[in-house]
Amino acid sequence: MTQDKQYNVAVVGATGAVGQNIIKYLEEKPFQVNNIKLLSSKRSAGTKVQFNGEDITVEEATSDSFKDIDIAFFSAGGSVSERLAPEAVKSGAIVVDNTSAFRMDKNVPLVVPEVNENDLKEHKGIIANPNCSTIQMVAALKPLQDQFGLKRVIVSTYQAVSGAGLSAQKELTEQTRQYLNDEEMIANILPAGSDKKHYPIAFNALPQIDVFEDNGYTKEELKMINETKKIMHEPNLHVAATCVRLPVFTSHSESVYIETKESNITVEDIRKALENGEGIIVEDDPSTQTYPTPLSAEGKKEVFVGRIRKDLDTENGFHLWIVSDNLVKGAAWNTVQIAEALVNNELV
Ligand code: NAP
Ligand code: 3JN
Repeated sequence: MTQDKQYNVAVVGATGAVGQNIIKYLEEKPFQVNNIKLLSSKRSAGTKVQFNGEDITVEEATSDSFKDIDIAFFSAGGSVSERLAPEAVKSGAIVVDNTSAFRMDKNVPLVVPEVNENDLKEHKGIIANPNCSTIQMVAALKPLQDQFGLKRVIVSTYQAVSGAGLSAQKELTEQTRQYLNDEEMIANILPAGSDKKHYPIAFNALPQIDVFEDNGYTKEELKMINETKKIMHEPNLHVAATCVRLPVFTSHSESVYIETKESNITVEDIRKALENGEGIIVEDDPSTQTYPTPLSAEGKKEVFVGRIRKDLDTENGFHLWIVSDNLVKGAAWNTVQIAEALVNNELV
């Protein structure tokens, strides 16, 4: 352990929904921060953001921003990471990147510490944080994979608007007001990633997150499929995903169907494995209507699992309801956990 060592950190995207949460979790001192540099686009340069009660002036992120930085957190979109993460590495920093820019690069570990912390040892300067929907699912699947083996995973998501940034949260608020006042709802933001057509999200459900690929899947769905196989080291696992945006501000929910490799598994076996899983809280009791919801998970670091059931027709099939705060475990907290693991394992 190098707990006495102090680290200089940079947060790129410090004024955004994810960046703000990264700053909040760094204030909890997962490791000692000596100096913090807060970076954004030109638009927010000059504004002040607090760190540990002190006003820090936000600066524009450029290739010169990373001198003397030990750890650089990136959450300013893929193109910013593609342009500046290699510059940060050249300056001697280790990058923990929240975007999809490098996730499927074979030289870049894609890490959820509870699942594949050991992959950090292979890093070459950049570590990728997975997509929020992937993170909460693989965290819950890990103990089941370890104990029973997994053959198949089918997931449908119910995703909060905060996954599409601060502007999407404002859009849901404004459309809700418009709808309740009998005004026309103005839609500019969602589905995120689409530059063609926008639907209102208030009082709606959109079966599109990010753009469509030629095979009819959206990019978000393909991220879940490909990232899950990489993180779990299971290239042959069968994974299918349908990703849906809901008018919920915070926390993604997922209905997940799994088939185990091992037979004769009971619901009690699945529940026990989940209860012993790292970072997982089981909230599951139909007799008291106990199950996790987006509101109950808000602001929490854990992944919550409920509605554990055996499939009625398939011998090795089970259903789960998985909920977690997409900006916390799904983004900022997982990113800070990666940095903490790098520090604790003397990999930085
Ligand atoms: P957001 O609320 O819109 O914030 C975007 C941030 O990026 C702001 O700080 C913005 O600064 C900054 N930025 C934009 N363009 C920039 C540029 N050219 N140079 C430097 N900084 C720039 O978005 P968010 O929800 O925080 O998400 C940010 C990114 O994080 C996403 O694009 C995505 O790649 C990633 N993300 C990952 C997950 C995940 O699943 N792990 C979840 C959500 C987001 P200004 O204030 O100057 O505009
Ligand atoms: O929409 C969500 O709920 C999650 C969105 C994540 C996201 C948004 C914009 C760009 C990502 C991501 O992390 O996969 C990206 C991206 O970097 O591709």
